[in-house]
Amino acid sequence: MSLIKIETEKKIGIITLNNAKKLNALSAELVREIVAALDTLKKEKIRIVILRAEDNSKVWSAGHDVKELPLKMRDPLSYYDSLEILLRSVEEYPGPVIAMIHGSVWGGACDLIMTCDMVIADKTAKFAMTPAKLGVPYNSTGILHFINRLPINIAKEMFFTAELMDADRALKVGIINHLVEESELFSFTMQMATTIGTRSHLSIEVIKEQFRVLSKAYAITPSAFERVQGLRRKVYDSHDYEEAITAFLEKRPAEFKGE
Ligand code: YXS
Repeated sequence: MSLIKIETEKKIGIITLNNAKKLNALSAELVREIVAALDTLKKEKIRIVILRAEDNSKVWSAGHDVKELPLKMRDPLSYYDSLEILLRSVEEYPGPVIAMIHGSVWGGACDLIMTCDMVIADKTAKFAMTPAKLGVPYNSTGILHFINRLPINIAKEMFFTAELMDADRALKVGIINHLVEESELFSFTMQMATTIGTRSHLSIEVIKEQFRVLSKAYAITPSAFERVQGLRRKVYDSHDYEEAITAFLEKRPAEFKGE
């Protein structure tokens, strides 16, 4: 578990992203460790989990590891992609997973915190949703996380501008449950977790599962599904997708052609 730290305090699980040198980019390896940590905590009947980064991390997580994105001709966010496996592990955890944010949160990590049950942050927290920068045809389950959490115009602004949103605005639009002083971030988050720990876990577990099932209860016809998959394939097979990934790796701005 070298890329994360896993602790329990007062029967509250704490998973700390601990790969600052890679800006906690959600590589397959880091994701494997987080998923394994959640499995361990579940086996130990830990009812609440806090997901955080190391103290003073400028970047909470830089999102999907771009170096692991397929360069072309493959869906970069298919069902068994490591990011998608992580998001499902959080959604299916039988108890609240609380994201505790200090620092900036990018792309797939933004989807990760939108998948957590609640978000507590301090003033250093910033959020950017970056598929449009990386030429990525984001997937429907990911977009649904934003539709379920935000007014659709705000969700669209995040996806279309890929700009960083600061903590004050993130609180106003509803990404953050509570914006607290940096010095109180951990104690506030632990206090909320402790309060939840005094409530009926059986009730909370079944209520969380209903939130999960109901938040995904959108009917989509097979032809609509296949049309969306066809449209997404056009994007990940495109020049622009390959150019965006290549430009990122070459540390230069991407030149999009719309093809
Ligand atoms: O120069 P070296 O080799 O040390 O590498 C640099 C960066 O290339 C690398 N790095 C990453 N590597 C893989 N995946 C990443 N997401 C990633 N982000 C950064 O880390 C080394 C240090 O980066 P550097 O020099 O830029 O650090 P900085 O402190 O100046 O800036 C920190 C950031 C986070 C502002 C900057 O690294 C940045 O903007 N990173 C990209 C954030 C981002 O756009 N993430 C989205 C990834 S794609 C994704 O999540 C989904 C697929 S989607 O886009 O669809 O949502």
